[in-house]
Amino acid sequence: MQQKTTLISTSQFHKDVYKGLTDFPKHLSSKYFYDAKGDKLFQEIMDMPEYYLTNSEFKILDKFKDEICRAFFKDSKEFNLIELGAGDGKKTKILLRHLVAEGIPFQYVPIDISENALIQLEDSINNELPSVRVASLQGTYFETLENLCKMQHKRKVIMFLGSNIGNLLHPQAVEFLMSIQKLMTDDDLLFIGFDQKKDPQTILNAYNDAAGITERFNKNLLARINSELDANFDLNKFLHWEVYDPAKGTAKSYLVARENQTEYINGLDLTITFDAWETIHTEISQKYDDNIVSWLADKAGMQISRIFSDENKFYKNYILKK
Ligand code: AVJ
Repeated sequence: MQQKTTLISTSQFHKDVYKGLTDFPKHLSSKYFYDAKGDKLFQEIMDMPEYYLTNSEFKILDKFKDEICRAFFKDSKEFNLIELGAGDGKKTKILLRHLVAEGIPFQYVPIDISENALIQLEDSINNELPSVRVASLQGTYFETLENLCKMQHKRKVIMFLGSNIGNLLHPQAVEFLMSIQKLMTDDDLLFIGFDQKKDPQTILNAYNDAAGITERFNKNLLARINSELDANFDLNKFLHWEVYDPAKGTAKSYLVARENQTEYINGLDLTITFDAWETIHTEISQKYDDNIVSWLADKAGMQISRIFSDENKFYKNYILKK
């Protein structure tokens, strides 16, 4: 997830901020959390005790690595293990290590928008697992995946970990899964993590930590606007506010203006006013159950083939097929 946005064109950031802050109610996209500072804050979030997602998925991969790797290696043919948004690879290395130990032939293909993240990942795999062949590809998920499919007809195992799909509303998630499905053959599979519905308090705590790391992560959107669009938002004049709707399974993050304020954004030549307690919606983190995942998969032309869960049933990894 490092510096994900460095290659998203500046003008897109300009346009999206302009649109989001002139809309009512105001909103900003969570994809803009991840500049260098945001990447570091997200690393800190993954290490927090409240943020159970990372550790739950880690435990699933560790406990079921043998079954997962067997499912990946369906026949005796070599396959491409493609990872969308590879990040630091800490979880992926569990599987890579096991595939190597079992002598399973594969090539690891991490795809990320950040060249820098890919270089670091490739270096660390070359050091720790020198026998893994890494062929990283820089770019956006679908363009890159599409190009890869045109070039190579090897069997594909596509991984999308971390419940990153949770930032999408259901219709967008279906569209996302559909785009992947269209690039899959009947032999290919998608291995994907979905954070589960659970005690609402556990979910709230994960996005509202006592140390205020998530608050800084959320406010990093304003910090970015300050530095990249030459503005002067006072971060203390905003609250980080998290809500979770257990009926919908949707966690939502907001920035809430503590008082009336007017800010001029030089880079956009735009004046923005806030009433006291006006909100900026910044992120959704959707929670799922088997029925919703099955429904999403079905809408996208796929079906669930296997489910792996941690002991608490906090988090699940699914194998989806066409
Ligand atoms: C990286 C999208 C999975 O929504 O749980 C963590 C991002 N936001 N804390 C999530 C996030 C606030 C995270 N994802």
